[in-house]
Amino acid sequence: MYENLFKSPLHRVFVYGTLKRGEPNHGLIKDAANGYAKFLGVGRTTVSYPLVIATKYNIPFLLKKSDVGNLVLGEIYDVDSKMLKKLDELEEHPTFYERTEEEVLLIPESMFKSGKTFEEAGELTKTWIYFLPRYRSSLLDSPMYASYSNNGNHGLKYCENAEDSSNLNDVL
Ligand code: PCA
Repeated sequence: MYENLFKSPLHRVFVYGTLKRGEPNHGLIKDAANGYAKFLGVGRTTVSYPLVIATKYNIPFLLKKSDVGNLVLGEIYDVDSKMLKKLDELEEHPTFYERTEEEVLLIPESMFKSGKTFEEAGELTKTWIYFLPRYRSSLLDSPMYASYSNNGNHGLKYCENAEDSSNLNDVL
């Protein structure tokens, strides 16, 4: 195991959507056959972005437009190159989502649960985030969330098998 970690550098990723624990694509990160992943804690962006749910498949997107929307909550993982490749395949990076490196605040889950704020206890760290870089401007009229949950009271249930960008003309 450690030997493999030497060979494969780790990549830090902030996930805000279906890849989070309890969300529909989390199984991908949990599956050791896809590579290595270690949960580090709860993350929050340092810049506001629009987190919207769009398309007929109810897919969550972080739109690449800073200072609009909310400081967005997510989960931070260190993953190996094999796992990063799997995530890139799911998100169709760089043709659909595009990951870019951003500074986010990281807080251990125990502290988050005990009510510590990111201002008090957050540490800055650089992570990859999957953004939608090009989108219809009408998406900016959608409700914007601070945190995604497939079971949220928005009622917009994610449709599995959705992430085939060839038929997602309603966002692009
Ligand atoms: N999966 C990625 C991007 C949006 C999504 O559903 C994530 O959870 O961060």
